Amino acid sequence: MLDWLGLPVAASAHAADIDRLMVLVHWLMLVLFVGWSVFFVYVLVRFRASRQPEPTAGVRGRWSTGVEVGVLVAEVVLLAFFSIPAWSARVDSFPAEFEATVVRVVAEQFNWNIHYPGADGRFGRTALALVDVNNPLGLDRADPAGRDDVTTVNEMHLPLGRPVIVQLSSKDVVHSLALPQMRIKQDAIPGVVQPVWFTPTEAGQWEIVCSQLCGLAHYRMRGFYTIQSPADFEAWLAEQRSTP
Ligand SMILES: [Cu+2]
Repeated sequence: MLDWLGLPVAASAHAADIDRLMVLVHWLMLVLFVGWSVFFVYVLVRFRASRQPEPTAGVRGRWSTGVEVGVLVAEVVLLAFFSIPAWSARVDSFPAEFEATVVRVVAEQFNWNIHYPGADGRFGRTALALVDVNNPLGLDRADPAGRDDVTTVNEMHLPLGRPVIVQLSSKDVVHSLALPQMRIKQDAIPGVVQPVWFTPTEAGQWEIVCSQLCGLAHYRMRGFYTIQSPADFEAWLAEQRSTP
């Protein structure tokens, strides 16, 4: 329906809500743009120097107040009935962890480190002292909870049709996890673990984009994410586990 906008494919459950909101905001912007442009041209002609050498006392009449109130009402409606409900669904209605796929994403200059808890559903301990080139997350493999964990770099797989909770953080500077097809964008802030959730509704492979200018090689900070059937996802996870 919204193909004419040229947006990325809408592949998550809440994507249509976000798109609808974007369309409404753009309609309001279009009305304001056309309205102000017409008014601007009218003022240029009506108050040109040859016709109006002396300035007048200003606006008379009530129609400008009416227009301003109309714009205000439209903006309040957008905010109260579309924007705030969509936002509160994102931040308030988190699915329970047992019914979701939980994955940690740790951004760093200039990679996405992905961490799955493995079959036991528990993330292994991580420690700063263990961080090195081969272990960018500092995962402690000696920890029983960490033995079956799966870590990847710039490659995230997620199952179709189940809620996903991403626990997002950063090792160095502010990055931003953008999954355009999921209509997800969230800053990754050092020292903060920020959860984000969504439910993929379409299979495919797309790019993970960093949406904050995070340093010299920001442009090549990209990964890929694959949405696949739960069975394919489990198979992929098992394969990763066997080839650490
Ligand atoms: Cu970045």
